[in-house]
Amino acid sequence: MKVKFVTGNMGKFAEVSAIFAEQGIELERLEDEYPEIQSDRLEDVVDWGLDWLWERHKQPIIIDDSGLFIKGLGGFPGVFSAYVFKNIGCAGILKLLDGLDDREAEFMCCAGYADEAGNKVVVFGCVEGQIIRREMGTGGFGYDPIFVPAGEERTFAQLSLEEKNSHSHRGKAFRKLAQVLSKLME
Ligand code: ITT
Repeated sequence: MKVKFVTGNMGKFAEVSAIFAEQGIELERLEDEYPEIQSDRLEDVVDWGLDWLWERHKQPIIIDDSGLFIKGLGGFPGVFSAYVFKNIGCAGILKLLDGLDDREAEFMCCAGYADEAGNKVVVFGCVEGQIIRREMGTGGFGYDPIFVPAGEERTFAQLSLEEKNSHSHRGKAFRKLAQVLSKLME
């Protein structure tokens, strides 16, 4: 089974490709963008994006909308994670957290799939952790250098792709999605 992943984020693509390969699902990247509606819920963005992309491509499609929700900042950057990362990066987040002792945060991923048979699947994954005080590690992407998942001492950027997938919001969401897709293929 071949599925197209609509994303401009090569980090996401590498992580999801590794998960799907384990289930024998071949993933290809489809270079396109979809309008992200304004909502504070990742699932609204995914639900609307799937319908929009389906009308445009009429083939099995996967998308991922994700974000970093920092407790002490009221869930910021949340649904604005991509925009905030482009503008102020990890350094800007560390500055905002300067002096704050509550460093709890959560990464959330909402993954969606739609196909010609009318199947529409939306699943979630999340991982709790801490924002550390300085950037560490060079792997991964986005906020990985400042996020340490619960139960680990290293940041996502210090883990291998497989290690990150075993803990991450995306790993959890896409393992669920891969299971559903395997059933649909039976
Ligand atoms: P798409 O083309 O798939 O939309 P994107 O990077 O714009 O790629 P999102 O809109 O889902 O993706 O934005 C989520 C942002 O949250 C992303 O750009 C990163 O900055 C951050 N993020 C999400 N997952 C992450 C992860 O696993 N590690 C680090 N940062 C992550």
